[in-house]
Amino acid sequence: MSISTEITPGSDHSKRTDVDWLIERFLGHLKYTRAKDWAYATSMDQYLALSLAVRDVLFERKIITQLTHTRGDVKRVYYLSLEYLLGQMLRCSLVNLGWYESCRERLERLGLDLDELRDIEPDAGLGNGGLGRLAACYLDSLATLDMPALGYGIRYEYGIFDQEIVNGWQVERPDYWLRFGSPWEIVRPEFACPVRLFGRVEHRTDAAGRPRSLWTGCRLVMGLPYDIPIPSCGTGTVNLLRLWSARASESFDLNAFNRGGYLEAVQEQALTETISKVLYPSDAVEKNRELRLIQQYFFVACTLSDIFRRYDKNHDTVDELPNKAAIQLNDTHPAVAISEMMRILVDERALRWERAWEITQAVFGYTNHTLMPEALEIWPVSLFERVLPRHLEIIYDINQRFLDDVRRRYSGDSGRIQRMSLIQESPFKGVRMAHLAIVGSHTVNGVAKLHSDLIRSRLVPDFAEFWPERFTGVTNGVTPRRWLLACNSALAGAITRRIGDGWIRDLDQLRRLEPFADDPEFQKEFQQIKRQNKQRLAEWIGRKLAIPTPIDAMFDVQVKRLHEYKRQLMNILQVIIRYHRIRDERADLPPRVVLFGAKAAPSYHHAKLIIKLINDVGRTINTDPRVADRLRVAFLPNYRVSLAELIIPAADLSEQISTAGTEASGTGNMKFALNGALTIGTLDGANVEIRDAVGADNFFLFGLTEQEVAYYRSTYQPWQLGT
Ligand code: 26V
Repeated sequence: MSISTEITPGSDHSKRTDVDWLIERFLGHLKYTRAKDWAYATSMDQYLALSLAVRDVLFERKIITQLTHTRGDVKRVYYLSLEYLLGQMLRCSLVNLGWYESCRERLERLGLDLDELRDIEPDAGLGNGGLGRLAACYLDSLATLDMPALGYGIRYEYGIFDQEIVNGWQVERPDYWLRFGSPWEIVRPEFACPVRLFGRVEHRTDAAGRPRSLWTGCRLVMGLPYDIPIPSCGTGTVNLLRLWSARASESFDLNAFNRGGYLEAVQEQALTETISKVLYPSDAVEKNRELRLIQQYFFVACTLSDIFRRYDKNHDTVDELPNKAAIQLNDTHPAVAISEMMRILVDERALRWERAWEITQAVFGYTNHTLMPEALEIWPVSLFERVLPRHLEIIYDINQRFLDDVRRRYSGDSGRIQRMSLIQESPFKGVRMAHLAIVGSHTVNGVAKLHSDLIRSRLVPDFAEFWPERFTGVTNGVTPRRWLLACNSALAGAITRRIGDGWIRDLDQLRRLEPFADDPEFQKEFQQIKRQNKQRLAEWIGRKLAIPTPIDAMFDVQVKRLHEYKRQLMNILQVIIRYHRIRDERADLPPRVVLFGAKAAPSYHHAKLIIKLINDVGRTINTDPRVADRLRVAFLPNYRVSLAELIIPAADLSEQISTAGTEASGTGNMKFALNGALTIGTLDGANVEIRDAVGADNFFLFGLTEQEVAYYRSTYQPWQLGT
């Protein structure tokens, strides 16, 4: 195939647009980066070349953004998260630039289908679920608000596992998302960071006679940063996500060489590099905990060293740090940063303890994401001592001073001291990371109103009494760019035609749609769009699962991680009841397609059994002709961000049915509501705020309240309620 001169980009210089320029770069990358002639280029080549062209635009803007921020010596937000569930990046980048449609048209003239090309991109699944997706949404919103913000994380080679369903069971397969390389990242060897691990602490006095601690005899690992651009929507800002990859250090290689032979050295090197190899699936039981703690510290050490490197460019003392850096901890996973900050300030920069502590508290904020006791991180002291001996000392020092303060307020209340201590004594001696995060931060926030209240009343009441002003709430959100504008462009268009496009950057403006709720024309258009979205999903289900899905049936959807507290089991039991009622009682129920999507943690046996049950129930129902026009059930395998973008716009009913007081917020609930699905839900997490926003009449409420659950929990014995 040859490209005719009329459509060769740049042929008409008087009318060149941004998209002309983009297409020119695309063709350039195809030729010079992929080394492909047009005729031989595969779809993968085309996807990569187009993404590289978009990346060129983004990095050009990133250079200007960073220069502006550095010259202005602005205060930056640093978002520290072990997880980022970014999903695909090509479509949203083009949508944020405002170029998707024009790019699609230009590519069509070249015989290419952008909607197909963009789907070649593997999801960057560097997270488990809500917490990781929230981090990705925050990055988009921070950029769109023109906030000088950097995300920091780990460049896992393997993200969240791919899920296959074999004979109804979940089977995990490794997700090697970097197989073809990622066109979105740029490696920055010039900013590589050395990280120390293990070793011992020596106590000395310096020339001025002051006690100094020396962390020595360590193993060295290098952190190599990869930058991913984070585009804003509708402004020129492009922020950065910096992800660390572990590499063996050269001196470490040398030691290994001296100890053993060549092969041993290479083997040890490979072992070091396992630090950033794989994302930990949030498991019921965490095994191989040492590697997880090393991962957390590796990430934190690289990140803080990078933050100081940037700060030191403009400052001679650390006094200004709280005015230049706000470090937000996404859960306790990066909480070891508090002790690392103290180590840097006290050991390396020779600050007095009190001054170092003032700065640390002024810099850190901590977001709590769960009330589930089994999900709270507690590291065995013995493990901490081996991997991070100096940090354990620092944590003990922090604890001593903190408990002295508590004692001053509540002398003699030893129960309170034990409850508040950073160290638990039983069932094993461990470091309570949530306590460290609370003590070392100026602010602690929950992620929905109910959850923030429960942090104070149920999770850490002693801390809330001690520092009432420290505890706040910031209800989660989702980016309307990905979760409406990009994934449901038809509905976005219908909205924009009525209220303008201000809602894209200021979601409160959606209120202006209210007068159209009773407008028959808008209602009709909404129904048509929903139907098209259902058709698109039905085709996918037909292709992947060979299950026919009647699109005039109600699409009833529950997609989220599989966990008992989220009650997918209750949902499938309800489906069984419905099946029996239609089959045996000929009940005249409206047609329904019940859809599930969920990954279970690999070692979470019960969750995997529920997946098996859903699949088996689905097989029974879907092969029974007696209910064919009334009920269908499908388990959609490998639920992930890109699949959510297909499913959510097609939903009629959003299932948000966790036991009240267990789901911290939920964010899927918001994505469904944004796409015009009605919610059936409990008064849990952010469902409460969604119900307030849409009105009780537009929300199917059921279940116990959090207080009722708490009341019944002590006496409820389901086996005594049988028959
Ligand atoms: C993890 C685990 C792992 C071990 C088994 C029990 C268990 C229970 C909960 C968790 C969740 C850990 C933190 C987390 O991902 N929280 C989620 O954060 C979202 C963003 O704030 C929020 O919307 C979800 O409600 C919350 O579960």
